[in-house]
Parts: sequence; C-alpha cells; structure tokens
Amino acid sequence: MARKNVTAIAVIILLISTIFLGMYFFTLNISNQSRVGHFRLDSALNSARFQSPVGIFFEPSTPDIYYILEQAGRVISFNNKTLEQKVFLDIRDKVTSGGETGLLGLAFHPDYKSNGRLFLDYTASNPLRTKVVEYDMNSAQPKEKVILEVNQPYSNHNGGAIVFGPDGYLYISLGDGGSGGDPHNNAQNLKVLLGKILRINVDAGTPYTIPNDNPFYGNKDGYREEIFAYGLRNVWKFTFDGSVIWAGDVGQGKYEEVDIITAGGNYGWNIMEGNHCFLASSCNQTGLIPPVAEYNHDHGQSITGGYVYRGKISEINGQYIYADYVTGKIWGLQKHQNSTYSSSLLFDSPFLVSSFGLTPAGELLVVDHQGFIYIMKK
Ligand SMILES: [Ca+2]
Repeated sequence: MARKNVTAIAVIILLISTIFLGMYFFTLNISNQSRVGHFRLDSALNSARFQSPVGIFFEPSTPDIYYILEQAGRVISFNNKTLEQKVFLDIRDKVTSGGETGLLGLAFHPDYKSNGRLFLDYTASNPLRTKVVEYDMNSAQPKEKVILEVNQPYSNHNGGAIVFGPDGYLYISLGDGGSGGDPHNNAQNLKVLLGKILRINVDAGTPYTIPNDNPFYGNKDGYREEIFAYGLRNVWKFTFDGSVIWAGDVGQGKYEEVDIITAGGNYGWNIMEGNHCFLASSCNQTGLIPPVAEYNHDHGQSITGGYVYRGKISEINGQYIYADYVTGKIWGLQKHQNSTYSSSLLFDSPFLVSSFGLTPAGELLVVDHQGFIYIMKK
C-alpha cells in the first residue's frame, strides 16, 4: 500500500515537472523569438488551429471576422469577438493540393458588402492549371464562375495571390510554370501569362476586360494585354501599400528578392536571379528592374512577401515586413532618405511563415503553415 502511494506520488511529481518543464521551454521559445527585434509574436484568434493555412483576410464591412484560407480548399470564417468558427466555403472537391498547389488566393470585391462577389485562385488538375474564379456569396448555393484558366506545365511555381488594387482592378500573380530555371522561358515571353503579374477589370466584359492603361493594351506584337509586369519567377505573395505594389519573388537556388512592381516593369527572371546573372552567357541587363532587397540562401530558401506596416508600433512604421518560409526569419525593410533600402531581422521564428495578414487596425498577423495565427506586439 505504502509502495503504491510512493509510486503514485512519483508519477504525479513527474507529471507536474513535465508540465512545468514544458511551460518553461515554451516560454523560452517565445522569448527567443522576440529577442532579435524586441517585439513579440502572440497567439491570435484564440489559438484556433487551421489546416495548412496559406492566407488570412478580412472584409471591411465585417471587421470582427477573419477569413482563413486552407490550402486543401476551404475558407474558414473566424469571428474574433464571439470566437465562432464556420466553414465559409469548401471547394476541396475542385482543388488539387500539396506542395505549391492548392487554394492559394482570395480577394473580396471592393463592393463585396453589396454584391457578395468573392474571388479565389486555386490549382486544378486534368489538365494541371491555375484557375481564378468567382463565387456569388449572396446566392443560396454559390456556384463557380471561371474568370481565367492558365495551364501549368509543372506543379510548382503557381504564384497564387490575387488582390484588388485601389484602382478597382484585379491583380493576379502567376509563377513561371515551374520545374527549375524556367525551361520554357515563360517569364520573359510576353505572349504567355506565366511568370507575370496580371491586371484585369472584372466589372466589365465576359468574364473580364483589359484596362486601357495596361502597359501592353492594344499592342500589335501578340503580347498578352493582361500583363502588368513580367520577368517574375514565382510571386507567392504581393500586396498594396496605397498604390505601391510590393512583391516577394521566390528565387531559384541562391537569392530571394523583394520587388516594387510598376506597370510594364521587367523584373529580370530568368536573365537574373536577384541582382545576379542567372543565364550568364546572355546576361543583358538593359531595362531590367533590380529588386529593392535580396537575401541569399544562407538566410532562407523561399520568400513570403508581407505588408508595409502602418500599425501602432512606431519603430517599424512604414517598413515592408517579409519572411522566409523555410527558416522562419522575419525582416523589416526600410527605405532611407537617400532612396537606399536596408533590412533588419525582427524575429527568428520557429514558424513556416506561409503568409502575413493585417487586422482592420493595421496590426500584423503571421500565418504559420503548421496551423496557427500570430499577431505582432511590442
Ligand atoms: Ca528579379
């Protein structure tokens, strides 16, 4: 009996010490993240767990509700006041998912509150392709309307971000089609949509029209008029800061880059990887726009573009926040008065940063592909 009690007490002590040790290491882990930049990443959304999240959004007329994009094909709504969680849309039967494929992009129409128009970007199979589609969420049973389909020769480099600009047009990022090194030379080919950022008007035409101030509008060379910018390898994420477009372009084997995207700009791929010749034998750099920042593969292997921060933390106000998916490092990129840029490390996080998001107040959300959402605090 006495021995039984001793065993029971030993088990309890072991359990308690395990819990405390666990808490200690958890705390240690969190404080390690914050050490670099004196900021913290706190759990957000009541520590709710999502399945392979790749994006988080809100719609201005319902600021308490976040929409989390799950790669396999679900959009989950999370009410941050009531903590209620719902499946907003489930298109898993249409989506092929895994690696760089899946449900990758979401954009609410600027007049979503009245028209219920929701836009998605996802990968479908047979044939493998990127689809940009629209759902009327005011309808009782929303059905898909196809806006654009682009065949994908390989499963990687699908881009996948879709964003409405302040001009009301829909911008779409498409990777170079995949494999490695852009074997079909898509990014520099203005007759194909791969390796580009596109700009279309979804408020006119069937299913869209070309804005007449697009850089290749009305050209006689057979260039695709949807193209807004080119020479891009795989813009996984891009965002607007006012009218300025910031993009993270994933590199090949050596360099990841941040670009400021302008109309008609050629961002170099696959002549250049970052600031460096890639196709070295024909490295003509005339007219190519270099990145505003790059990092080499000692620091990471896959850039996740973020947002220009305009929230309450004054030290990083106006900085472009971006991360590396593989190493979890998160940086702030600052523009100096002499128009040069420099990055500083804000976090060395343990996360697989698949995306960033903003709260309605402009605070920064970090999406960990392993399931959780975090918010940056000071
Ligand atoms: Ca480039």
